[in-house]
Amino acid sequence: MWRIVLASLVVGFSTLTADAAELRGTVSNEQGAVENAVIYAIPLGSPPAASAAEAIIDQVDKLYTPFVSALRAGTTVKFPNKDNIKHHLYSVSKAKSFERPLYTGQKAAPVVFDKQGEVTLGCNIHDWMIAHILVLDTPYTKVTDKTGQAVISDMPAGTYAVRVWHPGMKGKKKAAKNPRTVTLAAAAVEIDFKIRLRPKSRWWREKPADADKNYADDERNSTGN
Ligand SMILES: [Cu+2]
Repeated sequence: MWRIVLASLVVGFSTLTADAAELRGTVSNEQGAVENAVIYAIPLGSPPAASAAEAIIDQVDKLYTPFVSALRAGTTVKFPNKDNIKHHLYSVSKAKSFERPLYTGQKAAPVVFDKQGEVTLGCNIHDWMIAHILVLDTPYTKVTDKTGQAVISDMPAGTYAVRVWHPGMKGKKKAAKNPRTVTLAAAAVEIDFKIRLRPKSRWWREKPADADKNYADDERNSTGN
């Protein structure tokens, strides 16, 4: 038994040193670090193996979370509602148009994001509830944190076209046409992107201060069943 454990450790270690590379990205604009940007890498050689990915976009305190998701095309997404009121999820985006009317808990059927592109989620009841999804044909994606950083790990060594995206980014088409080429070996590679953002009102909405008071007791919208 010990021999088996040891053997698998050795295999794991050699895989790590031979193949696993890491891309560390930073995104900023003139004000500083940019959160909620997507850094994504597409291998220039053989396409990454297909995988049946799953993801979750929660509804908590009348907000979608995460605010930005990067998904591989074909990913199945569940939309659990963790609030004690109903939400009415919808998208009219070209890449995925759908609706999950007034539901609570786990009642909404999952959605498969099969086409590449941008999808914006809304809620028919709470106008400020929005979320952005970027659907891509690669598993090598990461959303930047508050410090503007995103680390994509476990990438096979090789050459990649690396791009940045943000729901409010200026010059999206230009950015899509001009990837940075990065060759990854065993060591981590760092990459910085400078972007410009449109006014926040174009891609983000403030949750009203009275949101909890004014919506929680609405009978039409309460969890009556
Ligand atoms: Cu809602």
